[in-house]
Amino acid sequence: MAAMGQYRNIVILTGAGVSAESGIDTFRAGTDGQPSLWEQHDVEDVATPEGFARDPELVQRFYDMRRAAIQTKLPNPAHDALARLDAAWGGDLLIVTQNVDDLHERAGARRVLHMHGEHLKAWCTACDVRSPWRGSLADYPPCPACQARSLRPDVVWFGEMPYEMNRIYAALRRADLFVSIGTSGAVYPAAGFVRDARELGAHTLELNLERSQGSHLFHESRLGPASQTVPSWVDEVLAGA
Ligand code: BJW
Repeated sequence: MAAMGQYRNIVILTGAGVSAESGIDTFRAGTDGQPSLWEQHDVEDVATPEGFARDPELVQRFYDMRRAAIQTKLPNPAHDALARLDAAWGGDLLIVTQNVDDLHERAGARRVLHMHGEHLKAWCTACDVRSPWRGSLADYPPCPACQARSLRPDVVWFGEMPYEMNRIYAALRRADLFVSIGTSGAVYPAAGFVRDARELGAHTLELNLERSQGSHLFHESRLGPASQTVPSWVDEVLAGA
């Protein structure tokens, strides 16, 4: 592999694996003997607009529980290392996270894009305003902007368009290094970014606990817990910068 110092524009895709060691459940594979989120819940019930239309209270309670839980968690060394890279890197850098937690930001990262939304925001489907939100949505609180009782979690469910796709593809077009961290490669369009980046000429690197569905698509895969692989990769990049 080429020395990390030769790269200038970096896109980093993160998934649930980057937050696993902070104690936040992944979706598809439980860690340390714990069941994953989708083993405990039917995806169709809690992560689709149809599920929400069928049983809004169930969905609101599911997200209330997770919104409360993430506020008790702390960034881990993988988030810290990415924040360190963000602060030090002079070229373009974009952390495209599929995660709806705020641990990248709490670690200090600034160049973060939440393509699947954020737990700590509520979206009013009446006035289309997104408001910061930390509490419950299950009791139909009024929207801070228009007072309608039409707030839902500001997250992207299956069948909905992920956020800021134009900005993501623009960053992928400029990237000479694409790094995927802790994601199974099971959900599109994020799972397709490695092909896009590669076709556009970027070097592609995967950091994951174990081989993922898309591992064969990367130029290089490094296996291990993100709390170890990410800091050592960041050290390597900054040593070559
Ligand atoms: C560690 C670790 C450690 C663990 N260290 N690593 C057929 C073919 C292709 C596509 C489709 C299809 N049918 C339908 C679709 C589209 C659909 C889709 O992809 N479905 C698949 C199931 C096939 N996608 C959509 O509907 C998306 N929208 C869309 O496509 O719009 C149209 C469009 C067209 C063209 C361009 C653009 C758009 C929307 C997807 C929305 C996903 N939403 C969710 C829920 C968000 C809210 C919530 O949190 O509840 O997002 S689903 C869930 O999966 C969540 C995650 O962000 C996402 C990805 O999961 P992630 O992060 O990869 O987690 P896991 O659990 O899968 O993997 C964890 C990984 O970590 C593993 O690899 C572990 O090894 C690793 N790991 N510990 C390092 N310590």
